[in-house]
Amino acid sequence: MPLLALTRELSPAIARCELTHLERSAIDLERARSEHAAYEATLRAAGCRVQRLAAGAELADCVFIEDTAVVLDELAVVTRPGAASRRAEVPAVAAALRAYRQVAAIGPRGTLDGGDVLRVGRRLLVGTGGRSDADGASQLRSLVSRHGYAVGEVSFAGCLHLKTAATLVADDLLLVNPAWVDPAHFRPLATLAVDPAEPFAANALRIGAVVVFPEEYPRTRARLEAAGLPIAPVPAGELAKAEGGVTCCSLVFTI
Ligand code: CIR
Repeated sequence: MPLLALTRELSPAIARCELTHLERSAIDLERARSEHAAYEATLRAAGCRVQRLAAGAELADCVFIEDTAVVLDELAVVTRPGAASRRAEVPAVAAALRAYRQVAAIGPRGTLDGGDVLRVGRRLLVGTGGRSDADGASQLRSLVSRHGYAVGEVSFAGCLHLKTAATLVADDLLLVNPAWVDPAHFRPLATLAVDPAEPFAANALRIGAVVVFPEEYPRTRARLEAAGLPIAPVPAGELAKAEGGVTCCSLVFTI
């Protein structure tokens, strides 16, 4: 089945992005754009067709398109991001998704960020307590349970999203930062810990057999390679200053 990666152009307003756990530091727009282009090229090399949506000039965080939707085979759910400044990102993503899926929406007063939704087979684990809340998780459950998905809540602390702390890197293996999320939540799946010197390294993007992974984390990369996983390295340091990782910049789904 062909894969589509929906991405979104970087906004020139990224300097005003939301920040929760990091101090603001200057983002080099040209460097960020070139990292983003390299990321899209890596997605193409991994087998995706890339469709890039235009940025809204005022939508500082719109490059982080993952947070605006959860796309499943059966439907897409557009979110109500926990940061009010990000809610205006959603309509353009919903319009693009309508070409591929029926689109349902999370409504007030619940909040849900796609970065908090970790899919493991037919289980959707929602990290609550940060941008996403119990109401958002419960609305998601109502929308997807008829399609055979179970939705559970997972607590985490110390980082922005659940997928900052844990991502799936193989059918049965999660890469985690145990300082931010308790690996016991993911039983019976096996977990591989990031190198403690690289706390942000748990955010990896699996496309087929390949793991798209930031160049900035060589120690954790060595752990992934030792586990037999093929790595597609991407430069991701500039958008990391905006608290973004490699999952955040795309919505990947079959078409
Ligand atoms: C924000 O705080 O919303 C953005 N500056 C970063 C969003 C990163 N998204 C993600 O981890 N899924």
